Amino acid sequence: MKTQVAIIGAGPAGLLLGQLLHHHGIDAVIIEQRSPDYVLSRIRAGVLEQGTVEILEGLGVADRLHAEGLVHDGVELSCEGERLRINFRELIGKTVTVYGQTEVTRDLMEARASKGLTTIYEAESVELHDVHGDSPFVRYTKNGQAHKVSCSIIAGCDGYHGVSRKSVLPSAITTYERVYDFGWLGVLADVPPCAEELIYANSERGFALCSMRSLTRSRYYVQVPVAERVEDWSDDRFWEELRRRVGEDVASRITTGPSLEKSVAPLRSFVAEPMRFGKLFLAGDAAHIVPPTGAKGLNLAVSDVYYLTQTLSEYFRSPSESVLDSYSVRALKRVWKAERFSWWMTSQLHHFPGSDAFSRRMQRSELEYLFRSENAQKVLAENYVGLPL
Ligand code: FAS
Ligand code: PHB
Repeated sequence: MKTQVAIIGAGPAGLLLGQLLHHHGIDAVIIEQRSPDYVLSRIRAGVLEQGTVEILEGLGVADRLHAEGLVHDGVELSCEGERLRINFRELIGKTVTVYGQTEVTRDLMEARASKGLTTIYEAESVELHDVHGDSPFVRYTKNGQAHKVSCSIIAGCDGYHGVSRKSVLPSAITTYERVYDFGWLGVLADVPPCAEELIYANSERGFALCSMRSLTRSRYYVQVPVAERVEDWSDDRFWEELRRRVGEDVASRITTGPSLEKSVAPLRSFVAEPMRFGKLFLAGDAAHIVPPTGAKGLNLAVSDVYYLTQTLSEYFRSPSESVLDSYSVRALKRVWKAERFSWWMTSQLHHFPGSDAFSRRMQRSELEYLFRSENAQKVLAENYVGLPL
């Protein structure tokens, strides 16, 4: 098989890149190790930046998003009983849309299939070859048959545990990492949300987040030790702990119900530099990870592939190395700003086991300043809704 761009991974980064490249007349094949149902079964992000919505609109894949997504003008922060609403629309003139990553992925899968574009699911033993040469190609096996995809460019959209970044010589890549010694225990339940907007709570028992997927389906998280086993958390234990962290008023409005999904996600900040290696380009979680506190992970994958599409469009019109180099420089500028914001939100809202008294006072002072300064609230709003592309 021959194509212009071989995309590894059919998560949001790979699927959106495929759609954007098609929109620019560039042929691409997506090679994914899992089945479509498995990809859709992963419960991930829930908040879309305004820029992400606009990119999906531009591709004509935002009809269901507009029909079912919830436009939010702000979020609420709760800290030891004190509450603050950050009004995005008033402070920044922008909004965010609550629409699950699963639904974005489903919309992109359907759009790709409707155009008859090639996606190879359940590909095994995916290997990248001749990445630094003039004839890169990808090998994989499926149903015991070996296959080869010859291409001009390989896009590594295969997430943190994917093969693409691991195909790069260790001497050619620099990584930066902060692993947090806590995780998020998340529950999805078909119960109405406890509030109209998201609530981020910092309590002495730890962080909690009240989110949603629709007016009948809620998504909640509580901070847990990183080694926590989800089997140790019954639904009742989860609901009781959540209520203890969000304050009486919010707790009184929480509707409980059986969990549809329950899992523990580890938190880490991670960046691999650069994001280009010869004809291999990394995008999304393959290149960087943010703690979900800032709701940036999915949105960063979107901005990566938006920039990569612009780079490849120019390259296929007039091939030049300098054009290819521009992607990594441009994408990393936005990646690091999102890493900073996600690290800052995580630092302010979580209970850090073993932190010293000074660190705890710094956290309290930061929050007291935020709760009283409209300028500080404007900074949070500007980053949460998404910096300009
Ligand atoms: P993805 O990991 O989504 O997709 C990569 C794809 O590549 C997968 O389908 C995988 O099967 C495939 N793949 C992997 N190895 C392969 C190989 N060798 N060959 C072929 N295919 C391969 N972000 C938020 O903004 N908010 C959140 O609340 C949030 N919660 C999260 C919870 C969890 C448990 C995780 C892991 C992430 C969460 N994220 C969240 C971040 C998440 O949404 C990512 O940012 C987003 O999925 C990034 O999309 P991709 O880069 O496409 O990576
Ligand atoms: C979610 O709804 O899953 C969600 C929302 C906001 C976050 C993280 C997760 O910051």
